[in-house]
Amino acid sequence: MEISVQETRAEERFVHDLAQQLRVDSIRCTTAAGSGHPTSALSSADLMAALFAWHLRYDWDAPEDPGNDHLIFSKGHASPLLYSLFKAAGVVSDDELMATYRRSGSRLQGHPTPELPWVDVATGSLGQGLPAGVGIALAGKRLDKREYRVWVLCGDSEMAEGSVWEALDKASHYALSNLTVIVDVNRLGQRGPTELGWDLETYRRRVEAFGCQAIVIDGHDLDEIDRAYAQAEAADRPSVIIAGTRKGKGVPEIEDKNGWHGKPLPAEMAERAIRDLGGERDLRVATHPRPRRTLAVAAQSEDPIVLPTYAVGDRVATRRSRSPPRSRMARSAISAGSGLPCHPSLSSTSGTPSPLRVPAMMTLGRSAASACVYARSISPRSWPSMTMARQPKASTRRR
Ligand SMILES: Cc1ncc(C[n+]2csc(CCOP(=O)(O)OP(=O)(O)O)c2C)c(N)n1
Repeated sequence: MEISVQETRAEERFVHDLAQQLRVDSIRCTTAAGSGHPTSALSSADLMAALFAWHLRYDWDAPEDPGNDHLIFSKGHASPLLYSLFKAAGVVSDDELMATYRRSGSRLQGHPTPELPWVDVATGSLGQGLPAGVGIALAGKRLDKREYRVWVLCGDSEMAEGSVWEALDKASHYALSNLTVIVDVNRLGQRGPTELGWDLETYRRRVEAFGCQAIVIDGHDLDEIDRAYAQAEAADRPSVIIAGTRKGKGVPEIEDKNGWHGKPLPAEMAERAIRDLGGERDLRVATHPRPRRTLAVAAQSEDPIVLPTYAVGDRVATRRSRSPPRSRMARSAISAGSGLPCHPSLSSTSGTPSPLRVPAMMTLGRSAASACVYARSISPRSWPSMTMARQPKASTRRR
């Protein structure tokens, strides 16, 4: 279908305005809460607006639909942006965002949790979302043969985590072309400049050395972002989009300035910023579900899984307790503390017990566990005690 120049401009205008709305809402909810990470949200706003408007395929009325794409905020502290996206998708109201973000007992915690039906895994512990994403991509590609894509947003400081590179290694080994990693290279971490700053070419070389397609772009140029996503969708291996951005983008008083990580804007400053960003908006983005006819039919095993049991003091070789079948492997990986951990801060704010297993975690265990949890060929009903088990999702593309 031909798209006229005017239509293209109108579309880009819409996505630009959507990105500004995401910035405004991220500022509003963090200022209202008196805490949070607005600057980390602002740098990724254009990347996420373009994703939602043009590429993500997701049926918001059916988060359990196995055809849905998966979006993982590996930089989970950018939750204001994620929740603002949920508002733009129409599943979180403005009232909920403003009145409950980061409040005790709320489902809109400082770091996303699967208490929200559109969130696959708890993130916030940097370096963990991507390994989980690799597992979900593995389940889609190898176990269930579904067409969903997995999109993972990482921070550049997060790229210092070794687990990120282990995950990329496995993603390329299994040729996970359904995985797109978006690295928001805003040059600043928590306490100052990152190791590589805006040296995007070094990121490119490292990503390529791990066997993935690297795509370097300006992370605030909507056209470049759109083309990068299309290039990733057409690739035969995992892609890593290395997006040069500016932390705090759109708010000159804090843009690319150190010292603003994890700080809400004071009310007066927030007011100025919101005005400069064009004020409050209530735009809705329509992401589109993947046509059901393209979905592969996965075998559903209803057989109960008999897990091995060990008495306290038993000496069991790890290779035995973690050996196939894969369901048992996943289960043992999780119970051994290598799967799906929550961010430590969740234990104090969410009211739900946090596994606090980060130190014991292994990247491969996390990927394997995620793969098995998401594989439809392993019935979730066989996993009665696994509260983290979730089923796939997804959404849009320029049509
Ligand atoms: C494993 C781990 N270590 C430390 C932290 C604390 N922390 C939260 S955000 C952050 C900096 C993140 O910087 P970056 O990845 O560049 O994302 P940005 O906020 O700049 O977008 C740190 C160190 C964490 N959440 N997890």
